[in-house]
Amino acid sequence: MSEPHIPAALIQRLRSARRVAVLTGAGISAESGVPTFREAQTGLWARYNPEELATPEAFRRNPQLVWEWYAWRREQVRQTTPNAGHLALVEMERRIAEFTLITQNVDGLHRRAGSHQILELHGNLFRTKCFNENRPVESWPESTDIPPRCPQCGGLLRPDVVWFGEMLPAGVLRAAEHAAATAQILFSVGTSALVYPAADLPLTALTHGATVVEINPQPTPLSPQATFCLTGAAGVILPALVAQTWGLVA
Ligand code: BJW
Repeated sequence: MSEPHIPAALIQRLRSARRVAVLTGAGISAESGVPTFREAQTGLWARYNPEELATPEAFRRNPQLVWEWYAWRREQVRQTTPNAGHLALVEMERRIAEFTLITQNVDGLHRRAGSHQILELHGNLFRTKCFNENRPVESWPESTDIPPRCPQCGGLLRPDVVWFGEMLPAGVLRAAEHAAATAQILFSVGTSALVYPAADLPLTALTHGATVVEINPQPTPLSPQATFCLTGAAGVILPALVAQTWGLVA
């Protein structure tokens, strides 16, 4: 396969950049084998719409169904490993003075790849909290209840992720907005750019004069405004970008 073309002007800007932010979405984990959020689900879950499962209303209506959906997704993610796109971002972090990786993903693959400066906007599949009290819960007594119960208050346990209609963790969102507003370059990688407030971050960067680069095989609502659109898979484009910028072997 031929090496993807990265515009020379982008390589120049990246070489001299001190502050870079990267916003990732489900597409970056696609090449690890994690289905993207909006692609059709498989097997037992094929008849459900993810947008209708990822809400507090769905959990109130049928907590067992929603808990089992997340248990199934946790199991899928456990069987995967980070891919070349995740690893290229680890290399980028090593070379940029102020680097912030903002992810909408709940799969933990950036941390497993070795990235450090990570802001998880939508939480993490592998953490659990109490639905009543919104407090993190690390362990609970064995039981046949699905979902299990909070050991403190007896409420239902839920995954510590952000559902539609819920607030994002305030400190994390503030830090992401600061990174976007101060970045010289912001990359938007593998996201459909449909979900807010994450979808506002590239626009914030543009307003503050940053170069905004989209990496995605498909156009998104961000594409017409991006400074550069690199069309293709993150696992191909990101290693080529890093290799062509810093002369590493892709
Ligand atoms: C590849 C690839 C490869 C494939 N390489 N790329 C302003 C306007 C309108 C609505 C709102 C607004 N502000 C708030 C809202 C409401 C709502 C919202 O945004 N709705 C939209 C759908 C319109 N937002 C919220 O409710 C947020 N809360 C909030 O704003 O609180 C304040 C408030 C409350 C109430 C009212 C108003 C304000 C919370 C959003 C939480 C999102 N949570 C989820 C679920 C997390 C847990 C879970 O995973 O189950 O987060 S939804 C889902 O979408 C998940 C994802 O993180 C997120 C983004 O999806 P992503 O990552 O972009 O994935 P996909 O599947 O959509 O796209 C994959 C992309 O990859 C595609 O483009 C492919 O082409 C590409 N791709 N292979 C590179 N190899």
